[in-house]
Amino acid sequence: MKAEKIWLDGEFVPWEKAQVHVLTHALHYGSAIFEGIRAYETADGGAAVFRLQEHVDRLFDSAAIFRMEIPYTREEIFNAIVDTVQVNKLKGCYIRPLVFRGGEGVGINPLRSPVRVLVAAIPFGAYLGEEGLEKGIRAKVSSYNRIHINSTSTKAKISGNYVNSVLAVMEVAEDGYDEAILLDTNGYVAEGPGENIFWARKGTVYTTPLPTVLEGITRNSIMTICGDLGYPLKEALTTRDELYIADEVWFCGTAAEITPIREIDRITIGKGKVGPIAKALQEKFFAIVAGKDAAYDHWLARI
Ligand code: PPE
Repeated sequence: MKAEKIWLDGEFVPWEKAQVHVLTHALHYGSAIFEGIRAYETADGGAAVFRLQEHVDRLFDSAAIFRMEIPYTREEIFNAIVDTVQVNKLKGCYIRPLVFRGGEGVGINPLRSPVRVLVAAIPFGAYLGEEGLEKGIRAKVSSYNRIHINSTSTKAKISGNYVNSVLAVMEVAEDGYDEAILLDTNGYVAEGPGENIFWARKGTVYTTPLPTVLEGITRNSIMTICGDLGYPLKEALTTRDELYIADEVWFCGTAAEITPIREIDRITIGKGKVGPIAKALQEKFFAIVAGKDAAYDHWLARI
C-alpha cells in the first residue's frame, strides 16, 4: 500500500527517501500531531477530498494546543494535500499529514526542536473490512480508560495519545474482537480507539458529548445528515449497558466511515445486523463523498 511520492518539508521526495533520523524527538516521545483525511473517487471519474478545510483547521488547532508553530500557512498545507493526491495519481485514498518535532538527540523539552511536516497519501479500503461495513463488527469494552481530559488533550490529534488507543486495540484483538470501545475515567462511554460512537433508540440518534472525545469531522457530518434526514439527535452521556439495549450502535470516523456494531461484550445489539438508521446514513454518506448529492458539494475539494 505505498505511493510514489511523499511531501516532506515542502518538497516531494520518493517514498524510499522519506526518512528521519532514529533519534528524532517525535519517535521517542510521541511529539507529533496528525490528521486522517480521505479522498474519494467521484461519480464523474474524478476525485475529491472530503471536508479538507475542516481537517486543515483541526491540524492547526492541534498544533496550537501542542505549542507547535507550523512553518506553512493553512493554504499551503491545503494545497500540499491536494497536490499529494494528484502527484501520486490517486483517487480513493487515505491522506496522512503529520507535523512532528524533528530535533535529534535526547531530552524531553521540544520547544527548541524544529517543526517538520509531511503529507503522505496511500491507497486505502474499508478500515474494519468490507464485511464490517455491511454486516457490522464485534466490539468489546476495553479495560483501558480513554485518557483523562487533563492527562493530555482529547481535542488534539497528538501522536502520543494513540498509545492509549493502541493498548485498547491490542487487548481486544487478542481476545478475538474487531474493535475496542473506551470508557472515560468516570465510567461513561467515550469513543473507539480511532472512532466516535453513535447509538439509536426508539428513533432518536445519540452521540457522546465532546469533553472526553475527539471532535470528529465524520461525527459532525453525521449530525448534519441526521438533521436533513429528520432523525432527532441528542448528545448524551451514556453507560455501557445503555449501548447493550440500544436498537443500533455504530462507529464513525474518517477511516471507519460508518461501521455498524452488531455485538458488544458478546451481547447482540438490536437484530445483530446493520440497522435502518445506520443503513440510511451510510447510503447518504457514500452518495455525498462520491459527489452525487449537490446539496453537499461544499464538503468536497475537487481535484
Ligand atoms: N476519535 C478518535 C480517537 C480518532 O482518532 C478519530 C479519527 C475519530 C474519533 C474520528 O474523527 P474524524 O476522522 O474526524 O471523523 N481517527 C483517525 C485515525 C485512524 C487510524 O487508524 O490512524 C481516522 O479515522 O483517520
